[in-house]
Amino acid sequence: MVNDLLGIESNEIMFCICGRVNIGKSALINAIRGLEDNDPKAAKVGDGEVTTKISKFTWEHKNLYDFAGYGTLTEPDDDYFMRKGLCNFHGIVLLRDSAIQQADINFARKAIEFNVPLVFVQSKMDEVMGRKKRDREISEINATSIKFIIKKLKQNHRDYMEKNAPDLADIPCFFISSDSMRELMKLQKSLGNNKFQDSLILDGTFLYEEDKLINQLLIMMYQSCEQEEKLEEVTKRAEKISQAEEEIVKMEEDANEIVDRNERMLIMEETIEKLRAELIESTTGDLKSEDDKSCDSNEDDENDEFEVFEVPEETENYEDNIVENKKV
Ligand SMILES: Nc1nc2c(ncn2[C@@H]2O[C@H](COP(=O)(O)OP(=O)(O)OP(=O)(O)O)[C@@H](O)[C@H]2O)c(=O)[nH]1
Ligand SMILES: [Mg+2]
Repeated sequence: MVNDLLGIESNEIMFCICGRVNIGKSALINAIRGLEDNDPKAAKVGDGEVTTKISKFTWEHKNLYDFAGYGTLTEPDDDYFMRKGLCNFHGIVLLRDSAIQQADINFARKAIEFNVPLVFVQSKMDEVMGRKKRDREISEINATSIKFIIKKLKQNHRDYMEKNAPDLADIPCFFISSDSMRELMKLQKSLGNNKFQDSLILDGTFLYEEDKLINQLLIMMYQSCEQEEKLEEVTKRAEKISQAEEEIVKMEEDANEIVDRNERMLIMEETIEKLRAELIESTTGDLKSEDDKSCDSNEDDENDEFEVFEVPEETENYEDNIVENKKV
């Protein structure tokens, strides 16, 4: 009956992006389709309750649905899953732009109850990274700091779920930004479907986990329509992505070690330089004090003065002569 309401054909493969209001659901659909938000074919994006009706878009020959966000007076979150007929879907992206909330947990539990595959996604990573830089948690936004923050967020997510919703702890969670997704998809379109970008930087836009999310979506899609060959292909691609990531991490560790070694060398050189300077300083000080001592030691030498220097007979003040001779 819900299918009739949505205008869904019974054999249709349906995916959707759900979540609270204003978190970037429509923007993500546009990005996945490689469209700018102002493209005539794009979903409407903006602030406030923007999407009010269900819209259907096509991606990879499958249907991608955009829904109104839940948790508002017009779209209360209790009963949302059933109200929207989501139990008929083949996969759901549960998006959020901040900490996971009770409404998200309830939604995810419904999906599990009805065996609908689901992934958690956190959007607006560009804003997260900007905030982390402002708070001085990272000194700059680059491939290394992105990896560091994503690793931390993933661990936080996992710890939180294990503590508060252990039944949902194994559901994967990806961290993305819409702009990065759009850049990736545009590139993918121009290169052909199977080419994914390993690099973390794309024309000045940072990539987060967009490639991984796309791969996961494809896996869910091919699983739902039992396209074994395609499924094998994307599963292999997922393995390649994680292998490439491991290699990058290893390369970074090696590079860091070299940097560490160079830094240690520099510190050692600086220390040696400092010690040398101190040594010179102290030696000069010693020499000076020896000089000073010899200069100051006139009194002690007074007894020897006649033995060392011959005083000209005509000199009246022989003591002055002695000092002068000594200086020479
Ligand atoms: N910085 C940043 N802003 C984003 C991102 N994705 C979406 N936005 C902005 O978030 C706001 C909401 O985006 P929408 O896509 O309309 O959000 P929605 O979840 O579809 O909202 P409703 O349809 O009202 O439920 C817009 O101002 C977008 O430009 C992102 O990755 N980064
Ligand atoms: Mg919307």
